[in-house]
Amino acid sequence: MLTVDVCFSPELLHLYNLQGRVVVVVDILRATSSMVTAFAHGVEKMVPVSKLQECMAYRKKGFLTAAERDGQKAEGFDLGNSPFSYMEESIKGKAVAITTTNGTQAIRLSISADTVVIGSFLNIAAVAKFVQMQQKSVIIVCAAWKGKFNLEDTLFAGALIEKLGSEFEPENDSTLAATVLWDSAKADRRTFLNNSSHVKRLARLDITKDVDFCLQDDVYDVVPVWQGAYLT
Ligand code: 3SL
Repeated sequence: MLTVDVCFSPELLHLYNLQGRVVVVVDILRATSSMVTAFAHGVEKMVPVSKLQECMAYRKKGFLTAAERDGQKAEGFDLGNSPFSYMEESIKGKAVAITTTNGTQAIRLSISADTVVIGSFLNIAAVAKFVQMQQKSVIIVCAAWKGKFNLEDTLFAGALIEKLGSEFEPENDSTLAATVLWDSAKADRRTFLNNSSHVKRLARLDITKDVDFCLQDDVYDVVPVWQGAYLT
């Protein structure tokens, strides 16, 4: 039997057995949406790291460096965490080291899974197809915000569960909760998220353009996958 489970925060990951599973890591706003955009625009590989210093060290190895903390680009790095910064022609063929407040930590904490893939609304149909082809149980890991539940990653989990269909049995109540929330939000996800903390945080930073972009379905069909040392 194939199952689907949702981990609402990386802080809860110790409760999950990742072995033998496919993990879909999601940070809708904005890390995984930016990564999907990067690969769709020709980035060759990305290394997600936890610390700013670690990220900067990759510059010597010829990587572009991308860093975000609390929604803002960290000083001295080549890129921040906006999907729009990956739409430049100059990004093609580049290797990027990236660190973000939550998303890159969630990826690093998931790498003991059989397969780790990067999910977002921007590539949701491609991710669903990829997961269905693996024929393994799946855990959707929400990046959340500093360990606390967030709504946008949970909506993605509900939407992905819907796309995976009845072949995947819900493993516990987090799966059911994600489904209920997605059912309430799907008619107008943007309005549903208006009062969510990170949408408000990004609005205070005047980053609403990124929010609107990241909430779109199936702009890209790439599925970034963790391959030992890098996402490719
Ligand atoms: O937390 C993260 O990893 C980021 O995606 C947050 S932000 O959208 O760049 O502010």
